[in-house]
Amino acid sequence: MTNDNNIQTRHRNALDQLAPRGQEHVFRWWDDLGDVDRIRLLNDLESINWTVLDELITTHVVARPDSDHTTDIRPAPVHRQTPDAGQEQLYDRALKRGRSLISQGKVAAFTVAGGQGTRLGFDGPKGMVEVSPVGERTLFQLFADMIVAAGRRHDVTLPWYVMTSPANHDETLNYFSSQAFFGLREQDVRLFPQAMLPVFDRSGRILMADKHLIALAPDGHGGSLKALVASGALSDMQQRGVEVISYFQVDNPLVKPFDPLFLGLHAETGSEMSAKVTPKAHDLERVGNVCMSNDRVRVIEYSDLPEELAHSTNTDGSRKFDAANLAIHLLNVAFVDRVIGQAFQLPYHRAEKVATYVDDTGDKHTPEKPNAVKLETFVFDALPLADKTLILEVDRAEEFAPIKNATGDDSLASAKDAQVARACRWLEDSGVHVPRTKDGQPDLSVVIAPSLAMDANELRAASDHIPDLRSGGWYLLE
Ligand code: UD2
Repeated sequence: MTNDNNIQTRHRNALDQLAPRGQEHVFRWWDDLGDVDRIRLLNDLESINWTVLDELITTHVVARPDSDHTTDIRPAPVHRQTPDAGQEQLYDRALKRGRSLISQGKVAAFTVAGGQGTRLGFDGPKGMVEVSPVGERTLFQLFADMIVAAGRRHDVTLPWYVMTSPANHDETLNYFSSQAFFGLREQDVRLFPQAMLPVFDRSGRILMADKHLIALAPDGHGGSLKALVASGALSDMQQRGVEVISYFQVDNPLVKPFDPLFLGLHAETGSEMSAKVTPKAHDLERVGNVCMSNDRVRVIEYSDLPEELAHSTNTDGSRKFDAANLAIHLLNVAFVDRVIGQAFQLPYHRAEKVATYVDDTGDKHTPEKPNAVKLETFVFDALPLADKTLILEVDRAEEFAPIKNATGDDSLASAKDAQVARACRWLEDSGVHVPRTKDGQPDLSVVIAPSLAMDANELRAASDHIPDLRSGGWYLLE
């Protein structure tokens, strides 16, 4: 068959699928397009799984899905970082088990970096944001430093998996290559893109991003579980003998990807998928709430937790629902394999967003108000599928400083401050004098590289290597 015939056949087949669904407008400019653009359009259209989308358009795009009917919502039991009475032996065993899992190469780091980062206003993959207060290290560089350092400490090769999206994959891969994989071996770093879904207008019509492009968006971080399987990353883990996936988002420079206590408690309690939480900043903080519902652990987004529950208190006056989801999880490789193998489908969530589109006359628009409906799945919706879940409550200041906004809370500036503040606490904990201003703020900029220490205990052991710290100084301690 000639190329021409082939394109025509594909066009006819696509039209057969699209016309009954009222989506044939995607071919409005077909006659004006050259072969390259026609093939691109056909490739995108052929990637659409209509079996799933037909129903979703009715239930989640044209209509809003029924609001969350989660019932029997209760606080979830959490483990704290220091053992309660009677838990000392469990914690001792857990620490040993966690260290042993790492040193036996049974843990892999997994970063989800496929999001669009629209709120941040940074034009490029979020992992390329320079996040270190000193030393200009990017988020990706920082995570690589942690993986290298943990590997050295435990005398083992620790693999790193990074989920991108088709929109940022090439740029991310080029960046990793240009940085020589940050000192990791190329074969121990695996980047793979997640799947995309069409973006619709509110009537359920696919939006056109250009005359030859349908609007597409990543299918949510829940898509990571399918992408692990589809990309071959899960098989790669199985071949390496990896048993536990340490999952974290690209936006948090304080994350500890190889935390022996978390890993050990997860294993000792026989958990399949675990979560780190922290007390909420206030009752209505815009984070997911890790809760119990009908004996299963679930994350209920702030918008779905009934306000009377968000404000409810225990008899001692403390907040009842006080477990903010940090989006730091452990998932057993066997769990991912099992749930994906069972033709599992995470629930879809609807989000209204701004999307640039081409109208029926060919003019391009970027509206100010949301005009588009995107569909996403969330990784935390896999929690109720786990037979057992360990929830570890950690100190926010030690482990969570996400970069989401251009300014203010959860911004690059606040994440840099959080890194300096943590470094200063560790230094003072090691008996090092830290210059502070009258109001108690650090009067210097200091970074503790993972090569020197990954927690306060490690820094204590290395404190002989720390120079005198002076007011107004800039220090990269490595
Ligand atoms: C998420 C959680 C929230 C809380 C918070 C902690 C959701 C819906 N909410 O809020 O409960 O835990 O994080 O920081 O998750 N990503 C992909 N592919 C996608 C979409 C996202 O890889 O298709 C990645 C993205 O690159 C980022 C992470 O997932 O690393 C979080 O995405 P987000 O910024 O959309 O989530 P957010 O901040 O609304």
